[in-house]
Amino acid sequence: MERTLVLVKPDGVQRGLIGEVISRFERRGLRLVAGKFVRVSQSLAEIHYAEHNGKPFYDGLIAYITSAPVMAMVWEGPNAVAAVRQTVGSTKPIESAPGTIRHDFALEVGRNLIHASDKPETGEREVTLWFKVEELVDWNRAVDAWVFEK
Ligand code: D4T
Repeated sequence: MERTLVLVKPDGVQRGLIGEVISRFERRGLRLVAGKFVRVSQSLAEIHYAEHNGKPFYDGLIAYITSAPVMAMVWEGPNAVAAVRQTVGSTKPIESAPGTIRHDFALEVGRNLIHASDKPETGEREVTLWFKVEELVDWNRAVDAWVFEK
């Protein structure tokens, strides 16, 4: 089953949107695998956003993600990465489709509420970066057969 990392970023936590975000993924049918409430260290932020090092928005991005606690989660399901990105909406909230989280709750790219892995390979790498193996919970829901075809 495909897995993806989701972070409710500091603005989402401060604005009381953790429950809203979890609720949307639950209703979508995705299955929660892990979750923890953490203050992001400078070193974790730098590894997580390494691909953006050198870009004009990099320093602001690191300052933003380390500014206050985040809610880190792993969700799984068929095509979990694409499903979560779709529910989250485009990076720039102003370009996000109505009904997506970023459309419904955000206005600016530097306050876009959520991080979600962008590809299945990224999902695997980010889950490993943020969570220890023993923090990932393998479980089945009674409703799984009504959500997952196989
Ligand atoms: P994250 O990684 O936070 O889920 O965002 P996305 O996957 O949707 O978008 P991204 O990797 O392209 O950008 C990472 C992060 O940088 C911020 N950002 C991005 C910014 O502040 N200004 C910009 O111009 C861009 C492109 C927002 C998300």
